[in-house]
Amino acid sequence: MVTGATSGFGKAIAKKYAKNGFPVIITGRRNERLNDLKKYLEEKYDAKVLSLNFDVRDKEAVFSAINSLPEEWKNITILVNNAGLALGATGIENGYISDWETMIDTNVKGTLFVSRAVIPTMIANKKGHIVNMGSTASKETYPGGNVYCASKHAVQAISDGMRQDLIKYGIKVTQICPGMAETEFSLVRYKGDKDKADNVYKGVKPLVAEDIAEIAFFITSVLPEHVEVRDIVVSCQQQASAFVVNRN
Ligand code: NDP
Ligand code: 8X3
Repeated sequence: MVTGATSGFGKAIAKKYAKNGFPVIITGRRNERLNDLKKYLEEKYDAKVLSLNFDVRDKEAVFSAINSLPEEWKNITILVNNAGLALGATGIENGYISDWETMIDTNVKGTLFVSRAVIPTMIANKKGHIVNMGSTASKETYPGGNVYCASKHAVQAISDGMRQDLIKYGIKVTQICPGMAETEFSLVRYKGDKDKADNVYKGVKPLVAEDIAEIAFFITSVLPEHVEVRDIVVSCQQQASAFVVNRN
């Protein structure tokens, strides 16, 4: 099950698993995109796909969707908590409180709600792997990153806490922390301003969604059962930190 499969990392992750014969549950708010992706995966890979249309911020919707999964879809073995966003890059003194709330509700509370709904099945099966999409923003802060970075620092703490709590059930927990990757992320962050979004990737060959899909798949489905990648930080070669970017 991958949340936020209508775009970017989530969409590429859904494709990677479907291509490799996994049944996939795709989720997101934009239902038309979910339907298009479901059709594409079924036609291209002959994949089994279930789409669930909910907002990860909506606690009732999350539990209702996951608790009412058809029997053959209930046993989720891999959960990728990917849905998330940054909104704005303004200093804390001018920050929009509604943007802060959206980021915290989506990145932090959304990850918690979906995990809490899925974990009981993993416990019952004594098997499971939760992959939380952190960021290099889980590790460092930068001017204007304030609340987004705080939300991803929280994803890191939640991932570590989950791993400690769930170890006794044989459940693995991984945080993936990508640096700059060209998806719809910056367009969302800059609220549709394409020039600002394009500027983020100027002079670099950034990560692309497929890079993250390769990593998620390798960690969950290629490595031997006893191996657990706790945390992985990945950037394009031209980025060494939020501040050190070797642009052409
Ligand atoms: P995109 O904007 O391309 O994709 C974001 C996905 O999240 C969409 O499918 C969107 O679906 C979903 N989403 C957002 N809000 C909600 C919500 N409230 N409920 C359900 N789904 C939601 O960005 P990315 O693919 O780049 O981002 C994916 C994750 O990776 C995020 O957590 C982001 O913070 C993280 N990340 C991104 C990096 C980058 O540089 N691109 C680097 C490091 C981490 P919909 O709108 O249809 O609901
Ligand atoms: C996305 C990477 O550098 O915009 O999480 O915080 S960054």
